[in-house]
Amino acid sequence: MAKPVTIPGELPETRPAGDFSAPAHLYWFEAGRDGGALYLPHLIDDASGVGTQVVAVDLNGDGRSDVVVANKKGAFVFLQTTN
Ligand SMILES: [Ca+2]
Repeated sequence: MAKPVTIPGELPETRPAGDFSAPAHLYWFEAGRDGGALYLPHLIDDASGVGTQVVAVDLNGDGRSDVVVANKKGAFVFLQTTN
């Protein structure tokens, strides 16, 4: 049986089904431990969303994972930077 996880901080409300007027947030979650599983959210983008297709891969060969998403809004590439 899966154990419950803790997500610290406040995440925006999820969008009601069919409501595409609300911001489409995209997060990555940093895994950790605090007596149990802990996932710390990091906002990547507040306009693209994730849709049904998402891939984390190093696109530019710099050794850091980048994120590619495709959904009804289009295709988006997020290159990880050092900042
Ligand atoms: Ca990269």
